[in-house]
Amino acid sequence: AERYNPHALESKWQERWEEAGLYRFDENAPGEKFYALTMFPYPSGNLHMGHWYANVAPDARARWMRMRGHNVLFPMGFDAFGLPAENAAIKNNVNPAKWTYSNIASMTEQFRRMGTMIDWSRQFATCDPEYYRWNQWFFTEFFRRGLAYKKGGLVNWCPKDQTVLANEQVVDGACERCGTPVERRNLSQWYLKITDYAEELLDFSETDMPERVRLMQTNWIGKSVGAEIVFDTPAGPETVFTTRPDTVMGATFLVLAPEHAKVEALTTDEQRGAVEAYVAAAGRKTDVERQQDVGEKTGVFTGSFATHPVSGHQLPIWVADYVLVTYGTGSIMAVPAHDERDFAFARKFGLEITEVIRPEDGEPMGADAEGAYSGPGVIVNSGEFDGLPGGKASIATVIEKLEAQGVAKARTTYRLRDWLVSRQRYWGTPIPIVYCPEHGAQPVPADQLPVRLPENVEFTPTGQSPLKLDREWVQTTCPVCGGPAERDTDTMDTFVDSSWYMYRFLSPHHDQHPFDPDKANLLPVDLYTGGIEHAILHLLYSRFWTKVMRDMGLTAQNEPFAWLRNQGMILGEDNEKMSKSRGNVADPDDLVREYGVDTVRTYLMFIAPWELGGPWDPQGINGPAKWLSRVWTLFFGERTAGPDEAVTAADLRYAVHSTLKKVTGDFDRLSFNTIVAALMELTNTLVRARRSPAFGTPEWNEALDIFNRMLAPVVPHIAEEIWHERGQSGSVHVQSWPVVDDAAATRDTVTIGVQVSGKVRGQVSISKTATQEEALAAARAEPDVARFIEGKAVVKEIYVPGRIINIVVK
Ligand code: ANZ
Repeated sequence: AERYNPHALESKWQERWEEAGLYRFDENAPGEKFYALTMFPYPSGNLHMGHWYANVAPDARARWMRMRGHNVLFPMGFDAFGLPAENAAIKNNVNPAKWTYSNIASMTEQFRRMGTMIDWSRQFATCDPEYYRWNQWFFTEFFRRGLAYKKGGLVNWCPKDQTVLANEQVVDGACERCGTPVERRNLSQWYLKITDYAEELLDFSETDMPERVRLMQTNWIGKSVGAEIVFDTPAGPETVFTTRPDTVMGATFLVLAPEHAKVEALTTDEQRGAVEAYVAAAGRKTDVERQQDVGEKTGVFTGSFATHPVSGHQLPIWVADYVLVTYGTGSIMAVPAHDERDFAFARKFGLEITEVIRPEDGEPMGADAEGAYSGPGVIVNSGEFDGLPGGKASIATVIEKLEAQGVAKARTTYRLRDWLVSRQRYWGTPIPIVYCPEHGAQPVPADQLPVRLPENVEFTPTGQSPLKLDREWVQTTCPVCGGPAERDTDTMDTFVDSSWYMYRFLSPHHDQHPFDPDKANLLPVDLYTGGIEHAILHLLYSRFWTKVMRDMGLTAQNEPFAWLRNQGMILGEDNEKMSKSRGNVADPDDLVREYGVDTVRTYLMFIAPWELGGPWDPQGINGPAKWLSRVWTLFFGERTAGPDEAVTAADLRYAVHSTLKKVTGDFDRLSFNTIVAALMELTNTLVRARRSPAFGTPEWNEALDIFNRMLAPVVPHIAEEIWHERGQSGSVHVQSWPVVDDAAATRDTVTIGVQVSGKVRGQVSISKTATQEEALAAARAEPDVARFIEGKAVVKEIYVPGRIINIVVK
């Protein structure tokens, strides 16, 4: 027989599958639907190892689900708008659309080489006008519902990318994409009202996400339960937000954020110079720098005082940048005895510190205290509140009393801010709003969508929206009065595109709605896989989008994804992230050329537990390569030797069915590396069985058939070749997954020692349920035992089930 030659057979099968439309999803096909989706890539121009790792195992699992009888939808597309297209276009002087579509073409080719069951007939790119039309439609619908609004205020600005960023795109004070420290600018921008859904987004009961993803989202939403308390100031009442209303009597000063609206009015003439200098300096710092607890607290006195709502004491009002304008009300009551930041501030500026929570049996806080006390205790120095337990237990009581006096209100705040979606860049979805001098901001009517992105635009970033420069495009008419009006010239954050793309795959060319409502039964996505880097941004946004779609009546789902799992990362050999600059990149195309697709697929499933990832080992691929050669020989090699191996038909069935059982369970829980290991181990048994009397028996044929089917999801090409070479018609990929014979899959035999007159002489393998008679008969028949009984009289036989047999002779 020929040697295993993956290249010829792989391209042959890929062509035939394509011709036969083997992977085209048909919603009318039998079987319960299963929607499996892997996060779509950005069309950077090359599918790298990370893409392969992210896609191969989910493909195997989708194939397995199909063999299990499910009608599996497994689509793919491209997340095609965004800065890299523009940056590359600027660098290489090509149009971003051209650059993007040519990358999509080459990446689709690379994807096809991977031999997945992706239904390419459903492919789309988010930069297709027929796709982004629906981004625009959604935007206008959000606008009508008050969920899209324009607002002036401080925003994050990336000076390198020359655009604003959403809070979620600022990581440690730097642009999530390029790492440049983010500045703050006062600009009027579009927001989507994700905060309306803050509470609901904390509920994960209908979406199975890894613990750490839920935690990251929960922290990002940042729910805080507390109260708002009102203090009178010379500039009017000022409300502060506190999670510790039980410490209200310990408030000894107020602090406003430098950008707080009342700063100017509260600043006395004497303090004006100092306050203005401080505010200007704070404006040059990033949020992160400000919040960092390292370094000295800074601040400045406004010269004014607030009146404590209960005691009537006069509290100095300070300005300090550790108070953020974007959180709570942008001002705080400082309780230095019990808040670390306030304590440091009070110490530095010599402000009063009043203890109001004392630990049970504790000493009063002295003037030499080294820090704030934030533990439990009893309320002291607080008049009518004295004696109450501090902390959670009394918060409600204190709020109630303050509420009765009209100076406080229970209040829950969230760290989550509305989603800033406008961008001053070219390569994105134009915001479908026109401005009429008469009628203000008006949404573009649905029948005029899409508002197409103009093609010949000077898009070198200047900090201004490039679309502004295309005057012809900008000039339009008002949908209300028909008079002259101007288009909004910003584009949408590309996370809008990915917030609902999973719906588009149901009916990628439907032109009446974002997706065909008749296809809603394919929702939700049953298994969504992708990188952990999307734990907050993409997943939170798409959960939000689905809830809005539900409220619009577009879907009955509360969640887009029933089940989410994250793959780990394949690192370079050096355990660092693979990157060209580090020179540690392993290129999947090179490996495919050398070893074939199936070997690369196997290796990527075998290399590490899929959810963990690990370093690339260039030698490691030899194992899978050798394995597939052995598989080939097993089926097609000449049988030159044997029988000289002792594999019984029962051994064979046990090996096959126990493997099948394991592989089935491992597919179920996405344990891909152990699947490959089990298949390799089974191969060893089969190779031995081929040289044993079991060869050629019905059990042998069953074993090969089951093995062939088990190979199909992992190594689809060689499995298909085997299927056909064994003389079967159809494709192995539409066969059913074999059924475990549970009786065969468990070995119900035990091996126990046999003694003759107290000396161990041999051992027997007997059924766990064997009777005493059967066990003893088996023991006597064992040659090593028989020798010692021969010619003697058996006086006594002892059988301890599962443990030992003793035959006493004389
Ligand atoms: C008085 C107090 C006493 C506070 C105490 C804490 C401990 P979380 O839990 O993160 O919601 N705070 C409120 N608004 C702020 C802002 N804009 N910038 C900085 N800090 C702000 O934090 C809520 C607490 O953080 C609030 O409760 C407030 O300080 C402070 F023993 O009020 B607290």
